[in-house]
Amino acid sequence: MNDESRSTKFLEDYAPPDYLIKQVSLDVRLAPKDARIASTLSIEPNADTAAGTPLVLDGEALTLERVAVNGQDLEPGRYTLAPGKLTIANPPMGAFTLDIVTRCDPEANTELQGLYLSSGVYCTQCEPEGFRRITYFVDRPDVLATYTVRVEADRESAPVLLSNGNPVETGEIDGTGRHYAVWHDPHPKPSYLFALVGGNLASVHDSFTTASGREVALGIYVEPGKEDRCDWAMESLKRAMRWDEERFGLEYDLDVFNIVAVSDFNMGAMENKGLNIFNDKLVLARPDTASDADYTAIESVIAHEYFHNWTGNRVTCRDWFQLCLKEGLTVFRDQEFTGDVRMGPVERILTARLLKARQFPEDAGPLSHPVRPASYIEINNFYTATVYEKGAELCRMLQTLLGQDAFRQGIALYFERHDGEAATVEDFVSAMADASGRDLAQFMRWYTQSGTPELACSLDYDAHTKTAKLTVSQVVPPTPGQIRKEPMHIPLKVGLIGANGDELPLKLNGELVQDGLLEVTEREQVFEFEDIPAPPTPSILRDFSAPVRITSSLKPKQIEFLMIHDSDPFNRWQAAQTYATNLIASAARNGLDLEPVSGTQAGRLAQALEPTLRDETLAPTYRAETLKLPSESDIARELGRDVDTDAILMARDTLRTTLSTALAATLTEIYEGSATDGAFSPDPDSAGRRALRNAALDLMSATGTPEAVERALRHYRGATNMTDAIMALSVLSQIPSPARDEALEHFYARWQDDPLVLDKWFAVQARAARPDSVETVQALLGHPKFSLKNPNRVRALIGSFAMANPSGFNRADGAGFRFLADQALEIDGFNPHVSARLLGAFESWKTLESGRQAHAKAALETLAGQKLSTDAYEIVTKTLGSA
Ligand code: B3K
Ligand code: ZN
Repeated sequence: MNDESRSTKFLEDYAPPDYLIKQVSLDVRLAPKDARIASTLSIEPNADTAAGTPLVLDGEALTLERVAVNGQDLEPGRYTLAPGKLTIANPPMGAFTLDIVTRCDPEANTELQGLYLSSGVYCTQCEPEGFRRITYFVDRPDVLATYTVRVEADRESAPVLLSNGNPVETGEIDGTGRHYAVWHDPHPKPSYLFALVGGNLASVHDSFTTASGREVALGIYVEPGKEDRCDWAMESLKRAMRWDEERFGLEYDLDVFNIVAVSDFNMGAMENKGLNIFNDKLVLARPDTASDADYTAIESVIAHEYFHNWTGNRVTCRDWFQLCLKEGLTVFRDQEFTGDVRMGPVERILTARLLKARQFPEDAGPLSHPVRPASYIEINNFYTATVYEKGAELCRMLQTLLGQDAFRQGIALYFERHDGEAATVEDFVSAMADASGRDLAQFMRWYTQSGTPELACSLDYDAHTKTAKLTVSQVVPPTPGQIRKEPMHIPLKVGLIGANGDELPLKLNGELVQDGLLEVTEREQVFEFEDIPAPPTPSILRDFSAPVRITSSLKPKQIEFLMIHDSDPFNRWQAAQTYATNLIASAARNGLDLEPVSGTQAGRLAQALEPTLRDETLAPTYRAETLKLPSESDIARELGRDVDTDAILMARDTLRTTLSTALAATLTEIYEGSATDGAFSPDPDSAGRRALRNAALDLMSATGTPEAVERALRHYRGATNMTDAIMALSVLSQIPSPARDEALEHFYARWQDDPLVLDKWFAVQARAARPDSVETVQALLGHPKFSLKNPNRVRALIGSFAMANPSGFNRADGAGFRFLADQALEIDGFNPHVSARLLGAFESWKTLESGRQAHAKAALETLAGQKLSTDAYEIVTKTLGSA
């Protein structure tokens, strides 16, 4: 670490690069401890660069062997090496060639950025700043070059050699046992999209013919023996390729598209041009090893990385502040894809739930930042829910405001203008404005103002004039560094429902409102709907048309009405969530008074749920979502302060028990009636039926009675696929009993040698809300199969505990906080990316009640006094509010 790495970088300091690199030729000789990289760069000064401007290259963890300009070796005095930088003081004027030879150590690379070994396979991760750990380079996304890469390795240990683009040549190096492959990528790309892989990998192959008739060879490379787990990823890839042609007219542009699955990976996957590298968790699936949730995640991430080929790769980001330009847009595209091919209207529910669970707390806490941040210390810390998920909502709002056709034209114009370039958020929004003729100046605030806007809505009915007046006022709360906010441009979809459940036409100033879409632009705005015969019930923020919080003065009766009559599937689901949230929150707030979650109101909730649960015309997935109560974190967010996670757990469990009893007949019918037989199929309908049945099982088990345990054990024993097995295990793991131990032992015995499945075994125990969960997780750290070095295992055990076990992590004695701080500190010593992510679990500490707050603060302060990576330092100091 050097001083510069802890400095703050500002968007407003952006300056174009002094030098451009047009062509890169790499010769990479792989060896476990000593890889040799020879690079030849065609460099030219940028348009406004003065003669004699030094050339500064980035480099980390490299040993420099040679630098030559136009073929002439440079004497040590002609260049300087400082931490992180190689400077050539006086490069030639005009275009020149730079040769660099460096060495690096893939085996010692525990950060998993740059070139590293994962279970014997060489692979790379370059986004955002990993290429500088492979060779010296102007490692920033606005330097785009074409790459020719020769990879050489020992033939026996690395028979497969891959890089970006199209294959050119392969050959043997006689008498050495080594071989090589040459790849060429004709599309100019930034260094973060570079990739190479070398290893002993098995593969499956297929092909895809694009709309214009180009034949693309598809390959998926996996650990030998896992070939039978690749079908789903391959099908998903082909579906995504077709969908992008149909929906956006975007075709693939190389002869090959390869995916490699590796077992040590810091995140989900990476969109390197023509050579996506994946965490194997998001590739490998077989009915007995992967759950429906895994299948869904694989389909969506395969699509996401593929979609980056246009949004991210063909048009990339000018600088890392623009990250949402590729990530928000690509998440939006993968959500649309999942909605079209799998989830239908349920996609919006899942997306909104994720946004509220992950992005809302981020935006309400010390780490809040705009979708396009104005500053950062470590860019790796900004791959956040705000950039990704809220970024996707911004694209969706644009589509809502412009309409799907104009939005597609805007995308086309964006590519017409910027193909092969590095662009900005302004470029994207200008293309949308120009394609649609809309003024989007105010909309730009969504990219620069942080915080979740709060909309207060109230409806007044005037029987005399037959008008319904909707008053909407908006406030964007203050966030770190941003005290005063300007009003936002918010697409607000609404409906008014008549007493008999009919949708009423919405008329404003004599004109019908299309799709119920209102545009809120002022701090306060009134919409007066005409010709409303009787007092209606308002349905606000339909389809979750904007990432905002709504407060409305709906009475419980009106919410019950919406649960039954709202024609908008999102809001009908939301009504049930709101009702349950209100009950649990009011019980949790009152400490020991459990009346709201056990009395009359809870009974009314059960009654209002029945029609949806029993409506067989509704998709099973939708009914399954209706059965899921708001999470403990949802309730904590609703409370906003003085959070006592034990009180929340108690209130929520009580409501679950009440509903379980009140809905017993319905749940039994669903459970018995939606059993599937025959072979497992991951198709949406079958998955939906499993989801419904499993949601019923989960709620039925809330009573914790011997019958419930017995049922769950039967479910476990009878499971013919991972979806059913893991749900039963999860239910059992919450209830101490011999059945719980039996199932956990059985699962372990069966899957101990299958790392991805074993991760589920660790995760299920880490999530179980029990008084001794800190001790359970602590004990599992010592399990022979646990390793701090494997990110998937760390996330399964420590991550699940910190992010998905609120009562355990926030335990009143502070043991959960201390546990996480200790583990993160140890991991920080060798993989800052993973430790910084884990520390994100502290983001809401200021909403806790004072006792817990004091423990969290003490744990953070202890950390702040330690030697930390730049990544962890930024998270810890900002979380404490001391940055
Ligand atoms: N672009 C990568 C994420 C890289 C994260 C680096 N810390 C995967 C994705 O979002 O598609
Ligand atoms: Zn992405």
